[in-house]
Amino acid sequence: RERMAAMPQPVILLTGFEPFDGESVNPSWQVAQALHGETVAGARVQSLCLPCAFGDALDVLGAALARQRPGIVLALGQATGRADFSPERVAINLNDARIPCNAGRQPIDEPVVPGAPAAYFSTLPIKAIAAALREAGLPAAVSHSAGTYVCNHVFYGLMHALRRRRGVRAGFMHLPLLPEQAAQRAWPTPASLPLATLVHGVRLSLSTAVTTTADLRASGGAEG
Ligand code: PCA
Repeated sequence: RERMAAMPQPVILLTGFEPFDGESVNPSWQVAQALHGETVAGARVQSLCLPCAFGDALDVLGAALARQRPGIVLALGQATGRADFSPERVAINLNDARIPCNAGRQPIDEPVVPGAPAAYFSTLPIKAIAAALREAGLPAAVSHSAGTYVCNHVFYGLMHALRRRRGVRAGFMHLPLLPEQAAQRAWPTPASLPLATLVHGVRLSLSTAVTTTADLRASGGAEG
């Protein structure tokens, strides 16, 4: 009797960042850590903490991509002042740091990858993710800029690394602060969401990414 070869369980690589800019936590790693080992829509979540450092973050990410061979990659980051879950649409080939990264590097107007395209688009269904989050009562909006700091650096490097890997879908999502971070800031206190809400929203985003292969046609645009 023939036996079916067991299909390996697909892997979702979920990354977060270590704290930066004098903070003691980063919601992106708190969330990724909380989801490590979970099965979401049949795929196993493997979480990875990235250093908030130009270059080093991409070295760590590149090693994980080679080792884990994920079918989906979602990189998370903290966006101070944002109130929404923010699936990012576009990564740009630019490092322009307002503050030094955790390794003390502060590139100004340098490419992430010299000679590579100006930008890459997310290959995750960002409209469907934003819609699913809003349907669940969570604040969400597609974002058209991941900035020019380490988050955009990782997003761009991720999309560049995967540019020839057909079938692998990847992207980036910024998250609001945690309440304890917001409470430490001067007035006006920035927006925040509790950890449980962030975890719930990222889990929903991952299941939407697994089950949606063609993105929703819904407006997520904005005027300049
Ligand atoms: N947010 C920063 C870098 C690390 C993080 O969590 C950013 O938006 O670039």
